[in-house]
Amino acid sequence: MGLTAQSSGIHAFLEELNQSSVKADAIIALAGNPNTGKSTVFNGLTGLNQHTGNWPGKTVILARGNYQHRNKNITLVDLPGTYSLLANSADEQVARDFICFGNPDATVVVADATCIERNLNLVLQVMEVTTKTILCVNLIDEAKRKNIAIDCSGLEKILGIPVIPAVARDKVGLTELKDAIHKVAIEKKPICPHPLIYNESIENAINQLQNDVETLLQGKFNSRWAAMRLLDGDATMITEMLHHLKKDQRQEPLAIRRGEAHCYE
Ligand SMILES: Nc1nc2c(ncn2[C@@H]2O[C@H](COP(=O)(O)OP(=O)(O)O)[C@@H](O)[C@H]2O)c(=O)[nH]1
Ligand SMILES: [Mg+2]
Repeated sequence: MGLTAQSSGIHAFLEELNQSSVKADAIIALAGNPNTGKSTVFNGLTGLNQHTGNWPGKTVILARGNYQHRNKNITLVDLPGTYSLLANSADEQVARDFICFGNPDATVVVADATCIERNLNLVLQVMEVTTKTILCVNLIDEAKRKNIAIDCSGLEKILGIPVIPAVARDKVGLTELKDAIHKVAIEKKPICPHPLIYNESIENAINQLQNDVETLLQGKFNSRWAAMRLLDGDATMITEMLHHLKKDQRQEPLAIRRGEAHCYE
């Protein structure tokens, strides 16, 4: 299979990130539904150290920026707003490709505290791709105004991932978020997200496929996640997965630079 415009985008973007003048100790994806305050979090963390450009091959604009925390250089990628990783638009495909195939050191999902249920759909999907997921519950001030209280430590227990409350517009919670990113991306503190269990027939199908694909995946992807995508039959996702399984070492700039293997426990 040839390199499609779609599958080349992520590689070109990773090359570009890799060639950036600031050497990153960790690369963090910032994801979330539209209007949850992702860019406000991004601006609050990176200040003026930002660069905006097109995703290679697409008219999707995304920003990346840097900040320093505890003597480490962290690069943040502000992804386009997305409701789902089962991508429907160019914006959603870019966000999906970076989270699923860009091997970020952590993915922060920014959620809107005033409609947390709707936002949790994306959180659960990201947790299925990577253990290195952090939830930032933003707009806590708006939620309070609407008499909505979010039990962040309860959410943390249920989901099994770090949950940080924030009012990004007032820079509240951003230090805690930087600390959480440091723990996950730099200290590599293991996170064990609690998996979403589907009904029996789906679970049976996943188990059967998971065993079959395990060796084919060469440890590059979480086999449960890959089995679910095969069951979905999403052609763009399967093309992208096949491409990643075929690609040679030269196409893994981030992993090579940090001397790491892909790590999807
Ligand atoms: N009240 C309140 N508004 C916020 C907060 N964070 C962001 N906003 C506002 O929410 C709107 C959307 O924010 P933006 O960062 O552009 O969201 P994005 O689409 O996820 O990047 C803007 O008007 C922000 O000023 C917050 O914590 N509290
Ligand atoms: Mg934005």
